[in-house]
Amino acid sequence: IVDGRLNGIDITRLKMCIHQSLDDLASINNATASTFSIGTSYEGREMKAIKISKSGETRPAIWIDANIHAREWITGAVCNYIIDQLLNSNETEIQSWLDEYDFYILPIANPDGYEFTHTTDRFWRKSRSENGSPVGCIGTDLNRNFDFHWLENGGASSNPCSNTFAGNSPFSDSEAANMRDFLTSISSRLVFYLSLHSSGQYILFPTGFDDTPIPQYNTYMSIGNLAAEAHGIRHGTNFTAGSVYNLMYTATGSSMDWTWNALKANLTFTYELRDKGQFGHLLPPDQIYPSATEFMDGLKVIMTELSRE
Ligand code: ING
Ligand code: ZN
Repeated sequence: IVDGRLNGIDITRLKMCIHQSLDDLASINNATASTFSIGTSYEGREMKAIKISKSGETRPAIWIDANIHAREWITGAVCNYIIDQLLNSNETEIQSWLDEYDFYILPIANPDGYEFTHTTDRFWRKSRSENGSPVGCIGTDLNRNFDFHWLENGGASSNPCSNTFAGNSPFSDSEAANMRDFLTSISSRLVFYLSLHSSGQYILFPTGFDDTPIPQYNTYMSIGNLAAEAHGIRHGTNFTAGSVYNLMYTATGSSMDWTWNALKANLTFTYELRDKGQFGHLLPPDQIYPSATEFMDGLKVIMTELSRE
């Protein structure tokens, strides 16, 4: 970055690209799609989402979010590809989803952090809220700020300097509270909650709290395994399915666990997209398209299973 320009491009324009593309996709497809805001971030940015509905919002609802964590750039890109496919694919299978479901998609759930990764620190994860003392430690881990076993079991930190700081209270951060409020407003129709993270190539389901299998464990495991198989067909990419606690670490207060517990969505998954550590958050641009297309392959399997539920 030189003089506020990245490779000669004005960053103040760059940061708007993903929101601009949402508006463009919606206006080209204005019979079925429109953008809306679920509220504002700590620094006042819109949390811009797109709704895709042919029903006047009466059908079972599917929610997709990405970039709860700022540095996980591949997730917003894959999210935009999903939106593009929902609106523009000529595959009848994908088109048929719009005859059955309403989609609500938020590609940048943490706009302040996302902006910060473009201007200042490429590896920023959290929100950008002030947390009191010690002064200088900024940001809450939004995926620890939801009200499910909040700050319990060592699945998050009470230290504002930590990268997994749970916040000062459940939903202390407006980004998490806005997600809660919107998800609650569609909860009677919500059948599938999907959250995109990176990296590690995992298909995760609840919980991150402890190793007690959830009642739906076998269903999740078999859908996850079927999806993993499909994700691998195109490029041989290896995805593994399991609970957050079993495959990763103890993590409490996540958006997925809260949605699963409080809203009882039929299916809740969190993905860790590419890769398995070689590039991590600096996934090269030439992996964006393969990540997106292989993701759609597995999503088809999940959608098929969802309609069977
Ligand atoms: N991983 C997730 C994290 O928030 C996760 C793992 C998923 C935790 C779902 C809880 C629930 O730590 C990354 N890479 O952020
Ligand atoms: Zn993440």
